[in-house]
Amino acid sequence: MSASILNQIPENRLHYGGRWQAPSGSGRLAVRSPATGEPIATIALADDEDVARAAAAAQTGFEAWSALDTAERARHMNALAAIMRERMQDLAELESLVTGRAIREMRAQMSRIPEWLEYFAAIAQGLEGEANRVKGGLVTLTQYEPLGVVGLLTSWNHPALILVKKLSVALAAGNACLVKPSELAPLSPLLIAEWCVEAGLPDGVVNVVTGDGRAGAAVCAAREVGMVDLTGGTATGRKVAAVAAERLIPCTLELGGKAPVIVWDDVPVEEAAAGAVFSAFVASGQTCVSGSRFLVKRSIHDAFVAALKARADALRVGDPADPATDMGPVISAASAERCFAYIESAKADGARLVAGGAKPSLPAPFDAGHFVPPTVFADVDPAHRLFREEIFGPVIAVTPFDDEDDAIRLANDSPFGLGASIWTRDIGRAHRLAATVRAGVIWINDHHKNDPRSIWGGFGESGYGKENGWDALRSRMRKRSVVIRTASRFDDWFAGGARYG
Ligand code: TXE
Repeated sequence: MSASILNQIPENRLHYGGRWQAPSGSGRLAVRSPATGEPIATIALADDEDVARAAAAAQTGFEAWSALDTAERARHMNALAAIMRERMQDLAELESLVTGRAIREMRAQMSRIPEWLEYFAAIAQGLEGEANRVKGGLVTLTQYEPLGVVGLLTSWNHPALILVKKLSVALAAGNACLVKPSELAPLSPLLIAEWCVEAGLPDGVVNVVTGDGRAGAAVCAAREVGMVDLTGGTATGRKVAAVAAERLIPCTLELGGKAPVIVWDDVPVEEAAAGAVFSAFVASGQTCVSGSRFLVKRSIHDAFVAALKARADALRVGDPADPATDMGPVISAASAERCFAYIESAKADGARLVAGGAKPSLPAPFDAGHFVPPTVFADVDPAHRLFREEIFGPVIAVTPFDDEDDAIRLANDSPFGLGASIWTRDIGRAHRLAATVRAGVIWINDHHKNDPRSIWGGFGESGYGKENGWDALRSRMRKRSVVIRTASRFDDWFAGGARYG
């Protein structure tokens, strides 16, 4: 990494009102490399006073930003996209360092993120209201307007991607943003706030306060915040939704998942296994749509498990900065411990360990990292914890099924409903399953693929609200109607005016 990128992020500073700001208190937190445990930087833990100041700055930013025409806003957003595209290698290295995700993945991901800014900058210019002539000599106009300051609470698994997705739509809608990134991965959000200033966005349009859940709660409570957009765990989602309900402000929640992957016997086994490892082990299994419950037609079950084992065993686990590495560590010691606890519970429940299971032995300094190998269990029963609970790591379950009803029953045996994939060559079956599996994002013969146009969001305990597409843009705005009398004469009701209905 060009050393300069870390130097561009001063330690223990928040970023609001268009500049780096000293925190009011002395709370600090170390950001550590998940691959080695070594400290990378320290950040400030924002307190209520810091969040109040940042929210006030965001309100000022909103007044400037919302006064601009959509075309002017688009120019600034495109300038930000250009900065990101130019610096994407550095950004990918920073993301890899902080999250432990393999550099190959982060390069691929960073190359896509400017598209979200460009897409939303473009479609916001095509957002048109309506005008209708209605009875009574009236014309009704519908008009969109921004919500104000939007609170963005983001997670650590894709720190830049998730932030840019949320920023793009909020900014295109004319809102200002008050961002609280995950305390585990706050560096790229701070840097992006500085790049927003460089791109010419008015001061206060994008503001970042670092800290833990308390700072996130203060963002939700801030008077200026008119909507909250969270990516995080289901427990956090419930708390945020409760505050939003109390304040009567909208919120959108992108929460956990336990994605089923249905594999039919008409798909070549090698293709199904390649799709399976991709769905399960990208990001070390730490995405909300990671394939985690593999439901496999009994007739190919054994061949599929053998092919999956071969591919899982062949993945190169180690230094995330090495372009040859397939999989890095998980985010934290607590996360690794949780994965190993699930491995033990699966063994105790009687599931059959097929691949992985033990901490990989790696040379220093990676021996101190939070590595969990790609781990596959077969003979997993729907009653096992491994089948039911979100692990958020590279530990997956394989369960056989006999027919379509069986596959659907197993797939829907979960409180979550975010991602799912269906692997079959039979187009009728693919559509039948897609219509019946309870998930907000369904892939057929693929997984993970994402685009600014494809709406994204879950059902049930995976949350509600959408990212991407027109649905997301409209939901970050409010719409109202303006009713205009065009009739030349006011219909005087109390003087016997016309009765309707
Ligand atoms: O998320 P948290 P974490 C899931 C996954 C993971 C679990 C916990 O299961 O193991 O969530 O991950 C802020 N009011 N996902 O700890 O705690 C918090 O500081 C307001 C799924 O990272 O939910 C952070 O900025 N904000 C997910 C953000 O909310 C609060 C991706 C998310 O933190 C808050 C990551 C509060 N009371 C984890 N408490 C996905 N959908 O992909 C915390 N925060």
